[in-house]
Amino acid sequence: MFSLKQITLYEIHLPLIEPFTISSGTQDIRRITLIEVLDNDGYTGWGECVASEYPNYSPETIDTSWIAIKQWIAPRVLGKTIAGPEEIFPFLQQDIRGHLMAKAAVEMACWELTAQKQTIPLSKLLGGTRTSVESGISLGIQKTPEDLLRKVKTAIDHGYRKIKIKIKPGSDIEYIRFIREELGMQSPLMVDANNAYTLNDADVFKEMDEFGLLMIEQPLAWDDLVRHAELQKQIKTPVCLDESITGIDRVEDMHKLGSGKIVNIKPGRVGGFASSIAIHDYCMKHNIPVWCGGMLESGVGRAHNVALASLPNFTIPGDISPSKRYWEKDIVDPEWEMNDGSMTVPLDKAGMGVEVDHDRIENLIVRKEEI
Ligand code: OSB
Ligand code: MG
Repeated sequence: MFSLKQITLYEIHLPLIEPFTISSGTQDIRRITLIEVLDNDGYTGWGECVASEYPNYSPETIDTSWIAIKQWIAPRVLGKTIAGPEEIFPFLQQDIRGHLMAKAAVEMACWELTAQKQTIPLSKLLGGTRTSVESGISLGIQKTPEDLLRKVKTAIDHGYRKIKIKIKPGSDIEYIRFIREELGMQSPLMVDANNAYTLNDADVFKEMDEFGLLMIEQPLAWDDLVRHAELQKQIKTPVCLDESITGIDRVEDMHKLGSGKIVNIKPGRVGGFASSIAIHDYCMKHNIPVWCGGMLESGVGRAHNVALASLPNFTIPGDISPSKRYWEKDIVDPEWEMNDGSMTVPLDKAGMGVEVDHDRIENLIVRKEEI
C-alpha cells in the first residue's frame, strides 16, 4: 500500500553513439523523460517515459506525455491510497483515453517504488523466473548493403543472439539477400518495417520467405490488424506485431484474426507492467512467443525492460542491448553490460538493480518539474 506525495519529471538529452534510422525518420540525440515518484513513507521509484521527440512511432511525443502526466495523470494518482501498482492502470483507463506511454511511465515507477518498499528485486515482483535475458540488436537503415554487412558482422562478433534489420521500400530485399549471401543462412536475422508497406507490397514479403527470417515486424500500418491477417495468410515467415499491439484486447484480436504469430511487448506502448503481464500470460496460454522491444531507453528504462523480459514466455531475445551500444556514458551505475550475448537480471538488490547517477542527471537536465 502506498500514497504518492510527489512526482518529478526530468528531461535530459543524450546523444546516441550513432544516428538511428527507421522507415519514418532518424534520431541522433535522444530526448529522454525520466520520472521519480515519492510516497508518504519516503520511498522513491524511478521510471522512464519512452515517447519519442516526433510522433513517427506512435501519436505520443515527449511533449504530449509531459502534459498528460502533469495535467491529467498526476492529479488522478497523487494523494490516493493505492493498494498495489496493479491498480493504477485500470484506474487511469476509466476516464483517460490513450496516452499509454505517459500512463506507463507513472505506473512503472510505482512498481519500482513497491519493489523498493518490499526490498525485493523488480523482476521478482513482476513474476520473473530468469536469471539472465538474451540480447538482440536493432540495426537502423544503412546507406548501402555493404555498410549493413559490416554492422551485422560486428554484432555477430559481439555475441548478439538476434539481429534485427530495419527496412523500407528500396532498402529491403537487396540488403537481406546480400547479408544471406555473404553470411549464410545461420545467423538469427529478422526485419522491422515500422509500417512502411501496404498490402500492395505483398510480393516483397513473399520473396522474403526464401531468406529464413525469424519474423517480419510490423510491415503494415501502425494501427492495423485486418490487413496484417491478409498478409500473414500469404506468407510463411511469421509476422510479429509491435505498433498495432496497444493492449491485451489487440492481442486477442490478433490471435482471432491471424494477424501475426509473435508479439513484441514494449511496456511503454501498452500502458505499463500490468498490461504487459496480462499480454504475456495470454500469449503463454496460447503458445504465442513474446519478446521485449526497445525504444532507445536510458539505463532506467532498460532496467525495467530487463526485469520484464525475465518472465517465462519471453523466449525470443529482446531488443535489449548493453549501454555502450547507445551511449558514451549511461545514467545508471553499473551500466548495462552484455556477457555471452546475455544480460544478467539483477537479483541481489531491491528494485531495478541499478543506481541512478544523480550528479550526471543534474548536468544533463534541460527541464524539470515537480508535481
Ligand atoms: O520499432 O522497435 C522499433 C526504436 C525506436 C522506435 C521504434 C523501434 C525502435 C527500435 C530500437 O527498434 C530498439 C532498441 O531500443 O534497441
Ligand atoms: Mg518495431
